[in-house]
Amino acid sequence: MEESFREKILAGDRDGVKVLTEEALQRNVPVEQIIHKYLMPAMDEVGRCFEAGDLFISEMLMSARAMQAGMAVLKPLIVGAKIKTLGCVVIGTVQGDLHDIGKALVAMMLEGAGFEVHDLGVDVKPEKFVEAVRNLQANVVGMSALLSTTMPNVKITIEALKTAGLREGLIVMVGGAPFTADYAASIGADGYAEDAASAVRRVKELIVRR
Ligand code: B1M
Repeated sequence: MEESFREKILAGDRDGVKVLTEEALQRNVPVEQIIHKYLMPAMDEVGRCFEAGDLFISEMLMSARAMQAGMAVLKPLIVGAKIKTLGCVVIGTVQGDLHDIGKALVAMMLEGAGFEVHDLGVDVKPEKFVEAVRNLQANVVGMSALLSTTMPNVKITIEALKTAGLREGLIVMVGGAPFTADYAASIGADGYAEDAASAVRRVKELIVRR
């Protein structure tokens, strides 16, 4: 079963992963086992293949969607059973910026990796990030910016989180093509990643460190 999940996720086979997940449940495989033994290791491999240059972004996106198809089958059971996720992530593209694809990919990969992800969409105002982090008691906030003109809005949002008294204990993760690790650090972010696979790895590292 592990090998079938691996093959179908690497192939980006949404229907295949959905059917396989349903089959696993019919065979009484525990939800946690499906997530941690089958889905996550397959997605980790997708990330490794992407980082090694063996997968294109489009293929990684298809794999992430296939993973999501499996997670969608499990979601009602996860909520019902209150199975512990790795943490709650609020993510969005900052105010003034309409670029969605990279942020959606990061959101999907994080969800695939076992986080509870709330995607606020694009053009997200600082107040909306603050409200979501507060209401959802998020552990991680993720901000994406693709334009040099919207990058300052990441800093403004971090300041708004500070002013709202929410910064302490919160992991702030940023990314988007114009970012560098140095710029991210200079505006007070905890983590930066250049792609979705390393974003997942970085968030996990930061959670462990906390
Ligand atoms: Co726009 N655009 N765009 N665009 N666009 C760029 C970003 C640009 C570099 C193109 C260029 O000129 N060469 C340029 C920005 C220049 C700059 O500021 N330095 C640009 C511009 C100028 C604009 C407009 C101003 C154009 C205009 O109207 N004159 C305008 C702005 C609109 C606005 O946002 N207010 C605009 C509009 C658009 C479209 C709407 C047409 C479309 C977006 C459609 C959509 O998202 N639904 C679009 C697109 C598609 C692009 C390019 C071509 C591709 C972006 C993309 O989706 N890449 C882009 C040029 C380029 O990047 N080659 C460009 C694929 C995606 C998977 O990668 O988003 O980098 P990316 O995400 C990666 C990483 O960055 C990282 O992981 C992701 C996955 O690996 N990452 C994170 C991203 N977020 C992260 C968050 C994290 C961690 C990692 O933690 C939370």
